[in-house]
Amino acid sequence: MCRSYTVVWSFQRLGRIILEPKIHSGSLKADGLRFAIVESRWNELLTTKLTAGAVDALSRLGSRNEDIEVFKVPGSFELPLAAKRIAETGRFDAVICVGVVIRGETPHFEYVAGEAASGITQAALSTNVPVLFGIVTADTVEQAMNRCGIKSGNKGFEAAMSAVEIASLLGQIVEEGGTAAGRAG
Ligand code: INI
Repeated sequence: MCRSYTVVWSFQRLGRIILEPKIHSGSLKADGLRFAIVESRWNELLTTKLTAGAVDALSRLGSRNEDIEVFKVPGSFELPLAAKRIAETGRFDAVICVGVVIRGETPHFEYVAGEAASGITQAALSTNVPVLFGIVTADTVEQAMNRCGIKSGNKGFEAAMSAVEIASLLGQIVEEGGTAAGRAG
């Protein structure tokens, strides 16, 4: 909406044709979509809160119990492979990964958090299924607790909201018409 106003305003100032390009955006409706949540057992007291936050978001957006499945892995390092295998089944519209990595408690923080992040990206790109990053990376236990819904904000909830939006958007992207170059050729 905002972008469209900006386009109209700037073209009016230039005295040129007003363009209003079609804007595609995902809806926040989860009904009819299926979700997997992959949960790391490391820092389990917190990761279960992330899963609960994700389920809460999906439920508020219209998911049914039978449309959500939870898979548990040992640590955040194992999230990408499990997510990839789950995405490859073709049974889910999005896979939500949740984990907690705390810098002060993890000498190899950079490896665990970094590999989890890049592995999640690869899992999404190689399967064409959205794989969401619901991993809390924090400097201290207190910071981590705050981001898991103990105070305010829950990274699992946020990741689930994004999962619904991106799954809905991808559902709208259909191969139609092709490019001008393709049509000419
Ligand atoms: N995994 C986490 O998810 N969080 C951590 O903080 C963590 N620490 O502290 O080491 C962690 N390690 C385990 C790792 O994810 C793997 O499970 C393990 O290295 C086996 O591959």
